[in-house]
Amino acid sequence: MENTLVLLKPDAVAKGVCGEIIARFEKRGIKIIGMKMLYLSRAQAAIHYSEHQDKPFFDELVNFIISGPLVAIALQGENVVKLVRTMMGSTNPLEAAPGTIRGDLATNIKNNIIHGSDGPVSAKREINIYFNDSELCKEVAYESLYKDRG
Ligand code: IDP
Ligand code: MG
Repeated sequence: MENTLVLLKPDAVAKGVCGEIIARFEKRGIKIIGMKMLYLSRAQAAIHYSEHQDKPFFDELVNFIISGPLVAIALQGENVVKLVRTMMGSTNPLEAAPGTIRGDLATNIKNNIIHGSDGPVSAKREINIYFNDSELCKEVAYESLYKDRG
């Protein structure tokens, strides 16, 4: 079982498409184990995107991700990292296939609606930026709700 971290970026909140994106995960049978709306601090944003700190678009990326509230979601499922990346579509919405989240909801690489962890190691690191262990739902009763969903 894997976990992954999704951010519905400030443009998703501004456009009012958070519900649609969350519904796609739910309908796919992916389990939500944590969710919150928050403003990211500049320091948190720099930590989140530290792998990109030397890229020319880093400042623009940080300014965008702190420009408004976002929704952080921890998801759990088998191969959920890859599954969510596939559902997201390519980083550049111009190359994202129709039917993917970016292919349907975004047009611009700078405002591409959603972040998803790119591997299990970054997922663990990123989930820790947004959630304490006690904020992640792992109750047995909650598990049983998902048992029969196939
Ligand atoms: P990902 O979000 O698909 O994993 P990354 O390469 O990790 O893509 O880049 C992180 C974010 O940085 C992208 O989602 C996008 O918002 C932004 N970004 C990536 N490349 C560019 C670029 O060339 N110009 C502006 N922003 C970019
Ligand atoms: Mg990435």
